[in-house]
Amino acid sequence: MTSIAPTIAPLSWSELEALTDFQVEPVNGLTNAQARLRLFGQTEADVRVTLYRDNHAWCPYCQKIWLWLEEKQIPYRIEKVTMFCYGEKESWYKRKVPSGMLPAIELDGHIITESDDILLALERAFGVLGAGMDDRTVLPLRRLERLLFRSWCAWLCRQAGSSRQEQRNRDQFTSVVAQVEEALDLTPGPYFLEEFGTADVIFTPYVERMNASLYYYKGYSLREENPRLSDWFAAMESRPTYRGTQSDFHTHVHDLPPQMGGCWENGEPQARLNQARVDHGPWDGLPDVTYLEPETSRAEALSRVLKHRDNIIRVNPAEDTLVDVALRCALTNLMTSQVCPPPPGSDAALRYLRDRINVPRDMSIYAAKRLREALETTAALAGDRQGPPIPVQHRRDQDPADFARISSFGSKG
Ligand SMILES: N[C@@H](CCC(=O)N[C@@H](CS)C(=O)NCC(=O)O)C(=O)O
Repeated sequence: MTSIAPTIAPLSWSELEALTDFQVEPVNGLTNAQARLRLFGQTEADVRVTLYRDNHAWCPYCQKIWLWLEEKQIPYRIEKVTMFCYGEKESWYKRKVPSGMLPAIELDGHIITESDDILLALERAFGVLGAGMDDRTVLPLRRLERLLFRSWCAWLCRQAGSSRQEQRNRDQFTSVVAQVEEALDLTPGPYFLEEFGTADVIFTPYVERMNASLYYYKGYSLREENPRLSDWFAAMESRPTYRGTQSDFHTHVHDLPPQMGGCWENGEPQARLNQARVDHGPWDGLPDVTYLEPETSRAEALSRVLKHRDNIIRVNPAEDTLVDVALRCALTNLMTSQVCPPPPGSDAALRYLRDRINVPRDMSIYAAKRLREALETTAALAGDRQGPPIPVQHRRDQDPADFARISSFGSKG
């Protein structure tokens, strides 16, 4: 005889509220994607820098500057700007930076663009982070990072005309990865140089995106197949600064196509398996994170949904009252691990949200895994209908203007 798991009715919003006391201290606490001001214990009068970065924390060059400022603990403000791929660029930003490109900083009243120029200006104002941009040990590493970037683009973002071409692109990429492994092997520690510094910051944004995109589109696990890079990732993840900026596979594989002008999958069985896993779970154990899950991940996910629940319900294509109940069912499952059957017909609505949780914009990596898992588990009780597909040409489904009425699910913090 098979036993039937006992079911539970959805908790009310106030019952759910009683289940979390998760809080971040955005201004002086650990690195987080929600802050508009970072002081590191200093005062607002000490702020000389404003960082202009994109709303969703998708822009890799912004991550580079963000991480550097966090590592150096420079007090700064954050202004969030819309990227072309998901909305209309703010006119106030175009008056400051006519190209609309990100990132930019305002340092002592002067606008600076181009991430490398920004780092050089920040170094002049505040000193270097480990070995600096122009250090003779850093320059070849900067060139290697660009070489890696170009070989990744050639493999991922251009359609190979034949399987031989696909193999050549892959070989080209892995030969540059071998050079990165050699560079990492030259130092006794896990970082590019003896001490953590600028070079590590420069490699971070794209190596994180390579890890995600190649796993999903090519069935190639950068982090698992390369021991030195694996150690480097683990060392980066030991830093709270990096954890606060770190994204996950699901976010990247769906934010990259419109930014990169397309990502080409190779159709290999491993890639197909990886795609199913990233899109539909289980998310636990994916090689996008290896540090131990914090005990607060469920409470974090719940608190973030509670904060933005009105918008989450409003932007969902399904009817508000249906989403309200279904979402409470998923959150009840998240917090109690009990089966909480959602209303009939709410499966696609729950999966719509599952597909639009963004890391680190909305919550940290483990909180997002737990929330996706609860949404999927709950949706599966109602059926197998998926939400509308995630667009690949643009991400207007994530237009911050749609979320502006009330502070959005993460995009406004
Ligand atoms: N070379 C520039 C590249 C910056 C760049 O490509 N920024 C992209 C985002 S990653 C951008 O602002 N594109 C306009 C947009 O998406 O709105 C740098 O290093 O800062």
